[in-house]
Amino acid sequence: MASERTLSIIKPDAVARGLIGEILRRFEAAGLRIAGAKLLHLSLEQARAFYAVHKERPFYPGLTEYMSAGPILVSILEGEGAIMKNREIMGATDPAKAAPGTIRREWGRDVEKNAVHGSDGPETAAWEIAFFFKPSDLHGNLKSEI
Ligand code: IDP
Ligand code: MG
Repeated sequence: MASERTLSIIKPDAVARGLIGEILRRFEAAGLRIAGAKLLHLSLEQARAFYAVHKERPFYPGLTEYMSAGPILVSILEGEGAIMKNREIMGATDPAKAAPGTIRREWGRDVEKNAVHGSDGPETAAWEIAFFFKPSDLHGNLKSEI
């Protein structure tokens, strides 16, 4: 399987509860590398633009309000099969249906406030990474040089 990059977001409910460290730990423990990261507070307009794919859905107004309600941690996860691996670590959209041990099962509050976002495929990953990061925001793995 090829090395991939995917976009992860630790959503406002999880940042507010002090879960950044716990969640990033899950990714690193699964062998994913954090290739870029920043803390942001989205405007409502930015949240609407990011979730434009869902603009016809009934949950769009609530989702965009929630995603702009407080700071988020956006990161780029890199590794073999990173897109699907991240989706597995996150669990199903609805925390009540997510598998035991997944981030959403453990820390999601409900189907909206579900702690994390992860890209769902290669095209969305590329679009979502470019939404938040410019190429110079990405960093290579320097482990062998330190
Ligand atoms: P995903 O985040 O698992 O990919 P999507 O269907 O892409 O799920 O939905 C994007 C986000 O919209 C979800 O993570 C969640 O925050 C919110 N959402 C999805 N379905 C519902 C719903 O039925 N009610 C309220 N919010 C929802
Ligand atoms: Mg999605």
